[in-house]
Amino acid sequence: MKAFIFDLDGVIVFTDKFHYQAWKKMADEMGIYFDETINNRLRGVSRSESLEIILERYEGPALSKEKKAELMESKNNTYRELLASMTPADVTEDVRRTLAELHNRGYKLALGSSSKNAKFILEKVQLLDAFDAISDGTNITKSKPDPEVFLRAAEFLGEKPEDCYVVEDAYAGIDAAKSAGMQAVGIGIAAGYAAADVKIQSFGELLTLGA
Ligand code: B16
Ligand code: MG
Repeated sequence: MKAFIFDLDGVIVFTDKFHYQAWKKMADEMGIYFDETINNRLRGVSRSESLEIILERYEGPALSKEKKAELMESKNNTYRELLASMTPADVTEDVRRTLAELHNRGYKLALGSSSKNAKFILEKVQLLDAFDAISDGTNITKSKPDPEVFLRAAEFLGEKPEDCYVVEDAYAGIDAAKSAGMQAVGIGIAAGYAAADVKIQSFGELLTLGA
């Protein structure tokens, strides 16, 4: 194996709580029921697909494309206000040390995130330099479970899919990694997903893979 491709939200940083708060604000304003269980279905999926999942509980009159765009913009504004409070302390020492050590061992490292805010987040936590390539929501047309984001990451690194590990917390991300022909490593919720090739409990365990 030559490279590691990392999901961002739920793997490197825990912005899922901010996504939840921002969507919850929008849902409350619209009178739509929304809870943490529904929020788990939003992991790894795009902003527009997330909105559609939340709207499954909406019972009002049909919403135009423009109104949906407005809702997404408003959610993203709230989300970015919450992200603004992030600092380097929002990345654990375990994550920082493990990334640096994998790099020292000669592995290439890429980000493979569905988020259009990925670079903003990496800047806030000062991790932009830790990656050799970044594939995110700004360079894809289809979101996970489609393999596009990871295939682009491998391409940016100049590596073959079969030489890449993908580290993911979302079921949709594990499915995307498998469709890309990569080795899927499940962490967090995805450590309980049968489709993951490898399951880890802590980020540092990656060092046993990249020995
Ligand atoms: P944005 P990841 C994903 O990030 C999040 O898990 C998902 O909840 C979010 O809807 C998606 O990014 C899009 O994010 O609204 O910032 O473009 O897990 O793929 O790093
Ligand atoms: Mg994730």
